[in-house]
Amino acid sequence: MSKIKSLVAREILDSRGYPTVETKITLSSGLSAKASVPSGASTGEHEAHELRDNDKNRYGGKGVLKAVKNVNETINKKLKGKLVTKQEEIDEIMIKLDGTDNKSKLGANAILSVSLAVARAGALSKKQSLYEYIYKTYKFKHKYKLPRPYFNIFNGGLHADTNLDFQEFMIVPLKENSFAEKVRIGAEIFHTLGEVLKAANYDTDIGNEGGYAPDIDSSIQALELILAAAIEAGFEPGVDIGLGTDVGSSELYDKKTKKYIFPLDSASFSKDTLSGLYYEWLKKYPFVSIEDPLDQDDWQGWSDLNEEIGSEVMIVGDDLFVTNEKRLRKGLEKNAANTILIKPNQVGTLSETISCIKLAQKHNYEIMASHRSGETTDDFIADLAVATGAGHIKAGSLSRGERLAKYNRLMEIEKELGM
Ligand code: 2PG
Ligand code: MG
Repeated sequence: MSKIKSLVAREILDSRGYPTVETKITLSSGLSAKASVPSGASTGEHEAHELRDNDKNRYGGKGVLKAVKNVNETINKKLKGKLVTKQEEIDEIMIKLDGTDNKSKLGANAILSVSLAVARAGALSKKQSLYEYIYKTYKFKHKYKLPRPYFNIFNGGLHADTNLDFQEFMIVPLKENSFAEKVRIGAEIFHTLGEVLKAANYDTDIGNEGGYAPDIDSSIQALELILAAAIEAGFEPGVDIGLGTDVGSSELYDKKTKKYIFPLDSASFSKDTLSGLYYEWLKKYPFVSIEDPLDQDDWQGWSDLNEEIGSEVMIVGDDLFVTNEKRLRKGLEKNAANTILIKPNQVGTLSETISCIKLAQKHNYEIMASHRSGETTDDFIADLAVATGAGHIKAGSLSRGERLAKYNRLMEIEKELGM
């Protein structure tokens, strides 16, 4: 019987150099485990609260010492002596201890770091791999499978110092081969894109998620460059690889004029004309997924778009759903999308993340597990994707260690499972 002996959190830095929370859990048996939490830039308005110190004298206000203290004192006191394998009970205790709707008292960052560390320690105490432990703890029934990766090789929006307004352009290996093969295809195209950009005198610096981020002439030019690189690398668009985008449209939406502003393309779209652009792109380019195509509160716009093109392409709700069961229920009622993006830090505990996934699966939604733009080398979402049978994962490009940590872990799991 492994009981929680102590929880010790500390302030560490994420991939953008901003503070985040890491928690180390030690069990009565002597076993210990750690987990750290990521942080978004294009944060949805309805996400759980990320507690920051707002002390302008430290890290420009972004310090997380309050969240660290909440783990070390309030949460540690409450969870000390609890059986580490009682994951759902432990998450529930923290939810109650916080007592707010959006975890603003203790901080979703504090709570999640504990929730994930508890799961890791639980797995260790049962001598199971993390994915196996999550699978068994939450009584999943499907066969294990590896998710399909979405590699964000062109960074824009709030994630890069570029003029591209679209936040992400991703490549998606389409063939039914191994995860490791998909990584190889992604990496070869990523490197070829670097050569294509260089040859055309574009910058090959990278953005927050490891994708290229040159200033370009139009959004379409980014798509053309990606497809040119794919062909040059020996892969056929639409057959070997598809495209995905995260428009990040809530960041481009002007609530006053109800227009989406895309300065690079000198365009200002109503929701209908922006939806029109998506139909056009679907005819021209091999898109398989469009994330956050419209503003996070435009339920009707999402419903209409899903009705029009949902049978042809994944309509992915990120800021719309924020991994929140309540928001997902509303989306189900309105038939607003067909895919949910899953980010544990949008909701704040593993158990709430899983119950959101289960609700989505019950209604035949596709599941895409996701990193954040500010990451750590914690690879929890890789195990989460395999455990829950998520068909899809996005963890950034094929560069930057904190992105590769997730893909490398998935390749390790694939080997472990003998797939
Ligand atoms: C997104 C994420 C991850 P952020 O919008 O999907 O790519 O970005 O973490 O900045 O919200
Ligand atoms: Mg998104």
